[in-house]
Amino acid sequence: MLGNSLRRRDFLIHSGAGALALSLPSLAPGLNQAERLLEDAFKPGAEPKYAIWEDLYRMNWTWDKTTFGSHLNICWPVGCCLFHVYVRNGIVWREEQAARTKSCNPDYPDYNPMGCQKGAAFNNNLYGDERVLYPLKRAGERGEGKWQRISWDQALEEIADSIIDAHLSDGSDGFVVDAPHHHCGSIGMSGAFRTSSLLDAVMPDINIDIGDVYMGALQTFGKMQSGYSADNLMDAQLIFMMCSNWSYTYPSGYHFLTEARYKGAEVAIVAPDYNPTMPAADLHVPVKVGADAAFWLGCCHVMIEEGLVHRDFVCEQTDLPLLVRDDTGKFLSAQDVDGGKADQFYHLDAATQELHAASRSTLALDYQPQLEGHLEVLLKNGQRVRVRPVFDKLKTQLARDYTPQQAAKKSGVPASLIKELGHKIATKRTCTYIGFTVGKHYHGDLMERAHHLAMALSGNWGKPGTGYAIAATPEEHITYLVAMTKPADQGGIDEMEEMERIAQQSVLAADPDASDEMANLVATESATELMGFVTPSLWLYNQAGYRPLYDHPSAADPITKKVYGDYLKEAIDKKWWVKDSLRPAADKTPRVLMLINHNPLRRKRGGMKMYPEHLFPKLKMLFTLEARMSSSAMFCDIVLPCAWYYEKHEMTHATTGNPFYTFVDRAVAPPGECKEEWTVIALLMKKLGERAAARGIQDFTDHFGMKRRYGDLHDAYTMKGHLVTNEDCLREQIKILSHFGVMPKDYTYEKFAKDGQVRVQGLTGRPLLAAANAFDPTKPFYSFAWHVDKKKIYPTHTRRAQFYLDHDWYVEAQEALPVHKAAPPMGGDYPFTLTGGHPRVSIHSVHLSNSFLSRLHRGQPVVHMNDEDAQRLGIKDGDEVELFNDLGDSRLMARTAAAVQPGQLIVYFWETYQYKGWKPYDSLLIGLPKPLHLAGGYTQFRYYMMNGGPQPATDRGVRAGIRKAA
Ligand code: MD1
Repeated sequence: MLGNSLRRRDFLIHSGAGALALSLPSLAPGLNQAERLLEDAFKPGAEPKYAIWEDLYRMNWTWDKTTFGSHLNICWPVGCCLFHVYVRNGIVWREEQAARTKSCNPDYPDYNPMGCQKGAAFNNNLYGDERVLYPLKRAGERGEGKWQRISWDQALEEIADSIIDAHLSDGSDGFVVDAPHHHCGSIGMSGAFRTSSLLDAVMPDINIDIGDVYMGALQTFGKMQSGYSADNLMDAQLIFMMCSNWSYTYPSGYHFLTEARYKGAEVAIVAPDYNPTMPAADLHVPVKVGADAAFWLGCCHVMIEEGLVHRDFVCEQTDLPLLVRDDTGKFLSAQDVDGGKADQFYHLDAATQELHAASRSTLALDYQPQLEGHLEVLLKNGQRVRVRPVFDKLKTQLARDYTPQQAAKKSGVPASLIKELGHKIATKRTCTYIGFTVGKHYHGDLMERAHHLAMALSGNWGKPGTGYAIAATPEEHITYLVAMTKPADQGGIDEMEEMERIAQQSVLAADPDASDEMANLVATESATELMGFVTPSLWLYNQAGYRPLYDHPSAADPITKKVYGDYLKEAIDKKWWVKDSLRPAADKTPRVLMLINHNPLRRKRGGMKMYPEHLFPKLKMLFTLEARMSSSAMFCDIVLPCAWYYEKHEMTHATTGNPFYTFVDRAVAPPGECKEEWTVIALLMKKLGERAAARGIQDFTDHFGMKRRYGDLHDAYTMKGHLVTNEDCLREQIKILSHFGVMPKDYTYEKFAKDGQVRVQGLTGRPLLAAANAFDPTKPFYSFAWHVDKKKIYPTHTRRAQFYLDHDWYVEAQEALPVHKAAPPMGGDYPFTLTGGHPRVSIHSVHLSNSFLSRLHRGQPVVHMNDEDAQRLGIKDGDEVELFNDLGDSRLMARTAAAVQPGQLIVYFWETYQYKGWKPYDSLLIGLPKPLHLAGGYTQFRYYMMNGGPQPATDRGVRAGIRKAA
């Protein structure tokens, strides 16, 4: 403790007593008083000022004020834990869980206590050694670690000049904002998005970049935001946890698993390792890495064989009764039959044995479609073809390739367990949580599709106690804060709603059978373009040196023999990807890269090698808005110091998983010269106007060819001075959420500050349409009720939950139906398979170096491996080992455990600088995107912000070797 007190004091001294307007004597009481007494006691001749040891202890429990707080580092999809924050002498002294969260109704458990070790130790981050306090300019080479303190004015001037220079040399494509995650809160995030909109910047999409997209859900349902609330688990009888590890990543919701078991539910964990969540489970389903699809398809076969399929549900909700041509593998369409619509499809009417056009506007059926058999059809061109329902094809395929014995061989799960679970899924109300690991598997989409198929055959969605994810996310407070041109009180919301209404009406006018959801997605695509979002694999391929990795022959699908570049060329030729999505344009170079709450040199697969080698040399300016000296900040030209949690007004981001907003108060002033991100950007906008005027430049031309005036930027960004601080923005966001009924009607900032936490009252807009169920705050939430109860169509090509993708590319790759496929040998020909995830002591990189938390683990990067594998290779627990493959090598400490599957290596990630020689294990990863996801020209194959597009984040299943370090 003494050591910690000295570090804290050092921090305060170095943070600049002048800047904090605090002198050393006034700071002294801010130290841990017990520790100070100890220091006093050890001074020569000192009289101890305490009588018994309890006096020391009690002094730890005194403070000047308490505020509400939370942490914005987005323990996605949750992170809204309400904390009390205790302040003494201007310093955050400690925090603890407030545990005031109420249950939705007395029949369900509440969410308490909410808050884990990370939140309870956050005060230590504020005063940790990594904190940045002043604007810093690089004084040596990038990454050399030499810094010079500069003024805010100089920092902003140099950045503004670099942006203007980029505009002059490369147009607005020269300025790239690496789209942020939520870590600095929804206000900072909105600020970054608003910057991109106003400056027409290019913004690689964060959600795709990190691999958090449920591609299989998009392919099947045409959307992925279909979350349930954690208390929905209480209505399930069988719960699967797949690609997830709640004991690490959702500690605040973990207790719902245990409580659901008390109520009689069975919990099964589908994972290669006997993972840390297993103590909350009944069954371990030991899949091989990346082989989940084979397990689910085996279960599907069992349901069909045992006659357990919920036929009415399948006929109504899915494309399985739609007819497919034997000759082409395409859906039989009206265009084939009578020259009608290309997307009018058919059922085989069981009663009449004739074609019946499947409705395009409703799922309701007043006839019985046939699921098996075939029919000869005379086409308009005189040709006779044989057609059969998708279900018939599926049944044949499953019987051929996925009997329990075959599925067992492919998946590693015993055939007896596949039979048992196939039977149970069909007879029990089943809920799954598919974690974000799924998007980090090369064939994660197939794993998801196979799972969704099992739920379709068993009728398991759209009812209480069902669902596959917990993130449907109200987002108006961000999208509106980004796009409004004037404050809410001056009609800002109305103006945007009107624009959305017009956009949606035009879609519905063109196709009266389309749904409001389909119209909303078209409007979202336009907003995506206006904000400058691009799908990141394209930018990495063209600008960051990833082309040879993506196009390496070993990356080709063994069936199609095609690589990323082949698919991309065809996709561009077919105009599936056009100008707006292909930025920076081929003849432009990114010159300025802005990072804001971003740490790509930690998280970018292979980034620590590729960025410094290929991207950074192109950049004239690399700057970050940061709270701490992250691995990425270390490589920047300028670091702008930002206020952190408890130092700025904010609120947490709610999802259906944890449907609450938590007030984050400004408990203390930011230290040194740290500023709120929103304010920093406002100052940058002002500086851009000033520098342009000083240089005699009026405007720049955006990529649409329109002129934008530098002199207008500050007014546009701040809505004419209305939004300058986080508090201004928070007030505005509360108005927005209250307007939409997400927060209670007429809710106010003052009320929120008093309550500390408020429950989500309703969903609206895209999240509501995606979840397809009205949110009732007095009940657990589940998705897709409107599809099941109201027979509302899905936004897919067939307007049904779609398991057969008759797109040419999918047919060619033999992925029209869900199948199991092995990932390409990413990393080379090595005997081990890497998996990983978010560490127990840190969600993302924010807490990784917190000294309190470091005591809970081995304090250095660790690789977990099977004990028998280790023995075979002469590796003992605690040994330093080398991980290696064709891309790189890295040194870690080995932890040996029988819980790890033989052949598997697990690394929960670390900061780059925590590795020897700054060589992170991430250097062994390529993040190889699946190029099939470049497909277009098909309703649900579309990119819009945070959804769709190949994810350059596939790190699970990468091959590696391991040996004891020499
Ligand atoms: P990101 O967060 O956004 O760079 O990376 C997110 C990433 O960890 C995520 S969400 C996923 S899903 C992913 N998972 C994953 C995996 O499973 N395995 C492997 N091998 N890699 C993976 N990589 C990613 P991160 O790293 O926390 O960096 C955010 C930065 O924001 C800083 N920050 C703040 N900045 C400002 N201006 N203001 C703030 O209030 C604030 N709070 C945090 C933070 O210091 C960090 O550097």
